[in-house]
Amino acid sequence: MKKFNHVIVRRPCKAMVEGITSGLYPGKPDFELALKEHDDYIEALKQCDVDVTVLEADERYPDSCFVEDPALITRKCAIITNPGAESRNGEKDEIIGAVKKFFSDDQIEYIKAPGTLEGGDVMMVGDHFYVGRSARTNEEGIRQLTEILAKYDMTCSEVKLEEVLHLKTGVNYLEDNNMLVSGEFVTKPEFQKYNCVQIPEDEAYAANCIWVNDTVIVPEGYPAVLKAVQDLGYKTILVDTSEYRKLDGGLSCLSLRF
Ligand code: CIR
Repeated sequence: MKKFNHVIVRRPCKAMVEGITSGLYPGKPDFELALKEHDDYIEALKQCDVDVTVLEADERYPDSCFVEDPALITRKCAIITNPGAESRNGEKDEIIGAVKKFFSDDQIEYIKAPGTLEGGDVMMVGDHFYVGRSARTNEEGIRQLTEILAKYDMTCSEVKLEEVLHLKTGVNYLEDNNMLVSGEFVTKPEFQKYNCVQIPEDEAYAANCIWVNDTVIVPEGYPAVLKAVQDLGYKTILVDTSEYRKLDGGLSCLSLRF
């Protein structure tokens, strides 16, 4: 099934080594290696039958390569979010230009203060959106998102997060009713209606795979997850994200797919 035509990414900047990190995966990112991994990521996406818009690095925002957070793009509208991390908040103003190439002004919506929301907290399942209430996404942000989606006949429901940074850090939808779930999401009642593939604890990072037009991009180094995804019948491409992992970032965070 072809669902996505476009992808937006932003090149990592040198300042990424100062990006936000929980320290869960220790070490400072190696910038040169991060660039190479980004090249590989773009190459993998191109193999999935999408055109890739590559935005220039923005040194003012160390985490700006994680373009998934300042915008949420749906089938019917684009939403510029209001990132809850202070050092990242300005990224929302820098993503608008790229979004405007694909959406007219009346199809672009905005999450406004005091609402905060980051795209990493939003998981799209058809026209329904699961939204994680996290340190980055607050109740008011979710209220505004619900209102915006309703205008376009789309729905949304809240998922409370206890352990992870963003919702999609721990759960990702692969289409065809298949969902990768790890940690706190394994037992969430709202996900039981899907075919949940439980990710072993020592491979929790790889819950963050991305489905792009029937290919699933899987982070390198997680054999159990790779096998589980292949057993579901998907073609897979491996991409090493070691340097982004040190900043708690993964495959989904690095692009907007629509
Ligand atoms: C941050 O803490 O905001 C970045 N270092 C990582 C963002 C990862 N984004 C995502 O999970 N959507």
